[in-house]
Amino acid sequence: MEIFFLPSIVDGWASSYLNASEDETIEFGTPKVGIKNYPASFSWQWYLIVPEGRQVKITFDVFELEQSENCENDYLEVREAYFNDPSDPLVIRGEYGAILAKPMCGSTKPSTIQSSGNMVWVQFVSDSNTTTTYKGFKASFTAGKIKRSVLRCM
Ligand SMILES: [Ca+2]
Repeated sequence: MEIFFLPSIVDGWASSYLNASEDETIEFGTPKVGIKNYPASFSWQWYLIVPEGRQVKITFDVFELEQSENCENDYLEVREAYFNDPSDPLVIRGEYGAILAKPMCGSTKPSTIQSSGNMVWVQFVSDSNTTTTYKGFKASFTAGKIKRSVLRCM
């Protein structure tokens, strides 16, 4: 079992790097879901990584964010992550990756999300309004497998 949890601040963005091995399930989400609501002016990004050749499968357990038009106040978005420079596999980025889920908000629990690559970027952002508070979200991910349909030559 190999778990990396390296909180780091890069360009003002707090990030967590989570590595799941073959049969591992790793939880992530806003701080202390179920005990505390998420703070205002809070942002965090998670990099979800599974072994090469596998896909990241995300399942939501709790989801309650402030509802706003176009989810512009508080939101969660999910994209494929990528190496910023292919020759430097230490720097992973996500902000311009292919969209897996556009900014989501409100209290409708998102359905399962599966990537095509083995790295995913998840970003949570809350605005500065402190008068309304919500639970936040809790999710988990595993190394999924793309289901290949079997083609037979007739
Ligand atoms: Ca808010």
